[in-house]
Amino acid sequence: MKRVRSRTRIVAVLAMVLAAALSLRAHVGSPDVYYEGDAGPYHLFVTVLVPQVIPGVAEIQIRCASQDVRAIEIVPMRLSGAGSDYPPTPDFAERSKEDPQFFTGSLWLMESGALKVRVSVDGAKGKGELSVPVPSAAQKTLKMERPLGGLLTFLMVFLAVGMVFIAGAAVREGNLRPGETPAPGRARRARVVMAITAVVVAGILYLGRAWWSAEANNYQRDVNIFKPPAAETKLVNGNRLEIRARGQDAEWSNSVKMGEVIPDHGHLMHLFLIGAPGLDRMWHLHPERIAGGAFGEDLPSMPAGRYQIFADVVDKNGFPWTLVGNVDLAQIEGKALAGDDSTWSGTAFSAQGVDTSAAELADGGRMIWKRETGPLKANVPMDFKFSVEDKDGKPVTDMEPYMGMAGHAEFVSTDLSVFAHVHPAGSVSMAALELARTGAGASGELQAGMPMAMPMASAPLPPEVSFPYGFPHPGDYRIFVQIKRGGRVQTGVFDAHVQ
Ligand SMILES: [Cu+2]
Repeated sequence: MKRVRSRTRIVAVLAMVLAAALSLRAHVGSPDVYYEGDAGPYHLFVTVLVPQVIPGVAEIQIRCASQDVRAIEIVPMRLSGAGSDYPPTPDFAERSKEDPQFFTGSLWLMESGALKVRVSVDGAKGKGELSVPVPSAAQKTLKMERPLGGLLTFLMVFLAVGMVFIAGAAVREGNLRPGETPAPGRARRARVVMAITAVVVAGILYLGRAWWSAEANNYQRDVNIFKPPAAETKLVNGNRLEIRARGQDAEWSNSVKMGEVIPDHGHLMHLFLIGAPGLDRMWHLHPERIAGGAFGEDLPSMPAGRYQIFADVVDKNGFPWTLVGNVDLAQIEGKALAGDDSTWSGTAFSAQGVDTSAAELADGGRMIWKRETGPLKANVPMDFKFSVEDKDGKPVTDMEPYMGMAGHAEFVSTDLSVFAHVHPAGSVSMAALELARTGAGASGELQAGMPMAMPMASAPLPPEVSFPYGFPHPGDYRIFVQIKRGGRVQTGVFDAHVQ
């Protein structure tokens, strides 16, 4: 905060709030939160539309799977640590008149960082509760609305002119007794004082404007400076990729500490390397932490080319970060894939062929996107359902958890401005979900990140997986859906045009 230290306290505080807010980004270009889960006996689909600026108002939409819900209370809290146990007074979500299973509400998010919205349900089956992690972060500066601007301009002119006349009247009539008329000399002096006052007021306005513009420019520059943390890469020994987070401002370095990230579904980092620009190859890898908060991965064999990097980490407060970058690689002769690492390659995205609903899998089977009819729309919460068939077209019976869950889906816009790593529980980070559930403090020992409803290893999963999510804006997207069957990770790829 060096830049603002010398200025007045109010501006410093305001700038601090705004700057801190701007430095925080979750996912990439996909700020809203989609979550599906159980509040006790009630199954809910919760959407949190986060405000563009913080403090700001978040819109909460809750769809109940059953009809026996009587009332829903919502309240924002810190995800973990100090303050996570002391919620303010909750608000009631309002039941829709047209649809009794749909509730909406709005909540003020007063601070940036890892928050959660606690949802408390009361109904025929008793009470239930769940918490949805919400990464709170400003996305842009807001323009002043015209009516407010007009009102403020009017008040400014009124006050400025009023000041001049008050000064004049004070000189002309300030010493008069009742009934007395001012002497001609006084009227002349009043005019002089009014002229001087006008100059002084104009000067104050001019300086005020200059000060305001300087602040606005500073702020605007900060907006441009604060980008998602950049992934800085270095290739060592021909096939080892090292990744560091590069903050572009001292501010940012205080926000995320790569040395203190916590595991998210079993790994400290989920690294996605996507062939650019066609999105025709994808690797999902799990680098190890090395000294100094950097991460390193021995790359598998890869063809030469440019690769987009999205690297997901979760900080110890439960705030999810995605490092963004790209790297040009020569052909890599590397190790075979092992463990949870996976890959896919196929045809490049082409805008002509958008909207696929069936994908070939590596083992000869198919994955089917059970799309609802009609065009896909941006900002509409949806359940993305996929079913898996074997090579004879029969539903598979050997689905198993992949990193603890039925599936992992990556939604990537073809211009690479959107990246969202989504699970059957939604777009929330699994580590944050665990923190929200336990309400645990930010202790480093916490083994967060494993899903709460871990399926038994022996019981096969159903041949279907679904992901609650909504596209953040219109455009072309590629969806990578990753499942595991018969000990092998497979990726179904779907293209979507969103209106
Ligand atoms: Cu995942």
